[in-house]
Amino acid sequence: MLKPRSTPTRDLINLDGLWLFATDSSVGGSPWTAMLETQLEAAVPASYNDLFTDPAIRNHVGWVFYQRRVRIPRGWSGERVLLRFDAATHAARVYVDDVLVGSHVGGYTPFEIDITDAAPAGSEVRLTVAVDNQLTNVTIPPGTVTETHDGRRQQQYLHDFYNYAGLARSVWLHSTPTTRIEDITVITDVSGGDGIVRYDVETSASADVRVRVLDAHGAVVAEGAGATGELSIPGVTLWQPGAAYLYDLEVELVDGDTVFDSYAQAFGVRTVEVRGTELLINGEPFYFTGFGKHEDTAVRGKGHDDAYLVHDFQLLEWIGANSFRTSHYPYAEEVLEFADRHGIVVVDETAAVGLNLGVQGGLTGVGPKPTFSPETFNDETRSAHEQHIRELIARDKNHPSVVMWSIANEPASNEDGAREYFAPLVELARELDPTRPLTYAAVMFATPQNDQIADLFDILSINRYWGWYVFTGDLETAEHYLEQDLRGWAQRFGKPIMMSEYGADTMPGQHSVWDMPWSEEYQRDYLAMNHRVFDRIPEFIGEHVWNFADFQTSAGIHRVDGNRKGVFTRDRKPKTAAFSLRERWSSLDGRK
Ligand code: GCB
Repeated sequence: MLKPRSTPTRDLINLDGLWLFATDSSVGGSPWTAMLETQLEAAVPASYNDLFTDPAIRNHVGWVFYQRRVRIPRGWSGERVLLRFDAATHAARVYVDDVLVGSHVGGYTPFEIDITDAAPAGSEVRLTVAVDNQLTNVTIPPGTVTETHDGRRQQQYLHDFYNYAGLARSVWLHSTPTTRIEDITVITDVSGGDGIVRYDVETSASADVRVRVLDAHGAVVAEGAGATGELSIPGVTLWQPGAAYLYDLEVELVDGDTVFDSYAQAFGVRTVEVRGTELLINGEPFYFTGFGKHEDTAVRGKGHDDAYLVHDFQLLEWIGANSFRTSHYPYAEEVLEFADRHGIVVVDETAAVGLNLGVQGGLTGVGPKPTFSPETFNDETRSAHEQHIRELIARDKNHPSVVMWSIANEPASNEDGAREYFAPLVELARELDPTRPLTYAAVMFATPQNDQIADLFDILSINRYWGWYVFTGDLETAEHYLEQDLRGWAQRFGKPIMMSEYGADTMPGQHSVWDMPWSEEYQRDYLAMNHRVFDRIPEFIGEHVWNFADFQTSAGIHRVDGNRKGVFTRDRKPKTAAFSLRERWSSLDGRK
């Protein structure tokens, strides 16, 4: 699915703003059949949870309704009219006037609905979007809905970040021609000083395809014809970490002089390859420095915000980070486009976080029930996961910033059934994208001895909290075990290894001369201890601190108004550790 854009043949209208809002408990059975009787208005894009003061809304479990009126431009007659939701978390049903026009499951990938018949050009319609926040054993991410003694529904889940929901990304109304370009895939290579561009254009009907490659100044540097082909860019400028360069593939669907459709797809020319225990970008070993992040800010929840986007990337640059992981779900497309333009490397993760009943099972790492079984995470869970991988790769395949897919965070890779669950997913991801390496982030309970899936992947990403959750306050002992642990992974699998999470909760303003957990000095010294170990392991290819910034979680005795492992506070103020990371990463500069 192409991102909607305004092109010579396509129009685009943004539907962000204030929408009427109500929860299902406050409206009748079919609220989409009339204007909602509500005083509430919700901002789009934003999660709805923190907008209102009413706890019944914040803690609501089930469907909510967003509604507004929309006018379809008169000039769109003869065109296809589409609604596009950049995300609706976690499931949506869309109504135009009284009619259900489409639905979608999965909270972090976009979907599009053809409303040409339901909303003809020139008409004004009532648009109602029902959004469901419920997580079950067959959703990605998973969860469980329970009932309290007095019949209130509650949502439990196996990840710590707050289950923000609603329309947290933009909504669009757009038009495309009926004879149209459906999709574009660009895969690049390098040969000598030339860029090789393999492209594939899917169309809705057979017509001639014309392509041109434009450089950053708009000059044509290659052209060709046909729905698939290979072009060569002489004297190519590569997309490099820290030195982005983008070309446009301008695609036209034509019949002689008639242009049916036209769309420009940005891309960068770069290669990614795992060789031995290295990750090579453009043939050069790359060392990741950066963070696991979250889409999380006060009031907006997971709502996309361009100001935070710009500021977060400024802070990444300030601290010397060259990369981040989209923990634990695909981020707004604007984020990836920004990374493309600014040369930041991305590990693109699915929303498959919490496929692990052992995380609740105490220190053994084995839950009250097996994680993978017909009653727990089963074939239906896996097909939801499959569908999600399809949608993620379809959305993000053309981003040069994305160098690796992470298909799960902390699954129970130590349990029986993990291999049967993951092998088909790995196969699918490789079929959908043979060009990028695959990884998953391994949980503490998964050890080099008991992990059952790491050999299926290309890169080992390890989440570890030695010195925080274990050996709390004892960095000397932690250092010993961390080193043993990481060397164990490197030895058993012989693959490149990176730390995908390490971190310590820190309350800004807490200070201590001793190794005192929660103090700013402890976070700094904990990270330094980790770095000493990483620097002793030759197979090490990167470090992503957990987390870039403090973020909101569900309530819990481990959390003080959220997870405090941020190197920046939730409002992006640096803690002490930020300055020492800045020193280290500025000197590493993408190399070890
Ligand atoms: C983890 C999870 C991450 C949590 C983190 C923590 O292992 O992957 O989502 O936020 O630990 O701070 O507990």
